[in-house]
Amino acid sequence: MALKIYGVARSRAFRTLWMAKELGLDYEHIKVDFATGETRTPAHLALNPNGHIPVIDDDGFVLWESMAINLYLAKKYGAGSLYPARLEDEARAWQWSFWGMTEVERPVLTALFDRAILPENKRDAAAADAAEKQLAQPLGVLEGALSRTANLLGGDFTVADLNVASILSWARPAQIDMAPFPKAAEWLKNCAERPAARAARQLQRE
Ligand SMILES: N[C@@H](CCC(=O)N[C@@H](CS)C(=O)NCC(=O)O)C(=O)O
Repeated sequence: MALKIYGVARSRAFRTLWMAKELGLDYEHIKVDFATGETRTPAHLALNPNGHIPVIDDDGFVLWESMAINLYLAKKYGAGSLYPARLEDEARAWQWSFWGMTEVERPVLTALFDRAILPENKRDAAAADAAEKQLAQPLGVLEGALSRTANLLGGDFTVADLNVASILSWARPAQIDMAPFPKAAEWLKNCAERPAARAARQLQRE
């Protein structure tokens, strides 16, 4: 098989598995797990010296960093559909992807860990609340964008939506109140209900 995706679905590899499913790609899923130390073996470090997942090997081309992987896969296999045709829209797909990573991911993860993942005696409720407060600003930006168009680049669902929605897929388990952001909440629900997103979530249960 030409494309290999490394990383269990209950990690950031979820994003790449969702992308592969949107694109209808044939791929081999190598379930490297962060919880067992597999991300730090010499074999995995040879693929990604950061010791992280996801990683892809596309017919010998190795790439890490989830957003870069998704932009690459969308451009290679979804040009004109999931990947925008216009230069300006391509740039806006990068904008939203970088924005998700720099403005949204850390506070959502903090709330997730301190409300749901860590053992109860290790959770920091104040840190989770502060993270949720910090999220209000970027979520307001998202709300503004989605008040103008159904999806981030316009009418159609693209890689920009997938990348940002995959980061915000943690908002629910992190108990982020989306009520003040109704357009963003509706968009997130629509993204999550796509058949490819459902199929990728199914992999988290296997
Ligand atoms: N910025 C990276 C972060 C990757 C990352 O931290 N992945 C976690 C799993 S969600 C991981 O591999 N952790 C295991 C480890 O660091 O050993 C990306 O988006 O790909």
